[in-house]
Amino acid sequence: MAIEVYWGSGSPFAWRVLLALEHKRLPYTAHLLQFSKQEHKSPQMLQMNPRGRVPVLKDGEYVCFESLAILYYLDLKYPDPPLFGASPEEAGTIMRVICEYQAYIEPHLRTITRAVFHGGVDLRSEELTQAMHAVASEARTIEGRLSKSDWVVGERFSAVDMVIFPGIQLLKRALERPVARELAARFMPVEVNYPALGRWLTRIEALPGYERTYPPHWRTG
Ligand SMILES: N[C@@H](CCC(=O)N[C@@H](CS)C(=O)NCC(=O)O)C(=O)O
Repeated sequence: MAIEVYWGSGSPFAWRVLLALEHKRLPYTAHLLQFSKQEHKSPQMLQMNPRGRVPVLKDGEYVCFESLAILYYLDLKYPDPPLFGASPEEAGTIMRVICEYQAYIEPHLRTITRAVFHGGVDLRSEELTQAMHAVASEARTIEGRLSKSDWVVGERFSAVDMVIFPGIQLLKRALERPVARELAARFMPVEVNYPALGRWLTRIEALPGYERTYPPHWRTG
């Protein structure tokens, strides 16, 4: 029975799972839910994930939600190619950098992208400036890693790339908005301010199956 994945266009968390499924070349059926129609809160979805969020993965009778848990499950169930490295040490570093991303970057990314997309916040506020400062400085650390290797950890595309990539794409999309021009000055254009990071984005965009993971509504505006 094919794997089923329930996702929403533009969700960075769901994007991680699609990248993992494509990388492992697993057959899957993707159910694209419309946030605007609250399809992620339908009784069927709430039965699988009482939090009413995507992604949700169903593999036979087994249901998993929380993107990182899904990557972990997929890797144990379908180990080749691995998402969490080829040794315990590499797995430890991959998980460490994921934890660092979640603790020190993701909350700031959320602050910035919410402010840009939902409005109602002064983009020149101290809070936004601080958030952008924190992201720019953490991105410098990732830039350092990527200037020594093609991938964030180790010699291959791994869970840490899958976790970070969609967040950076969402940030770029927010910072491309004219309203965010001032806020973006420190970060954009990525290829100029963070050349290794820019090359890494292009590298992932060239991976087989990438196009199937791309948020459909981003193509239209
Ligand atoms: N920690 C969760 C976050 C999932 C999440 O927040 N998904 C968002 C889309 S980006 C969602 O479904 N939001 C719908 C809602 O909160 O109503 C994960 O990693 O899967």
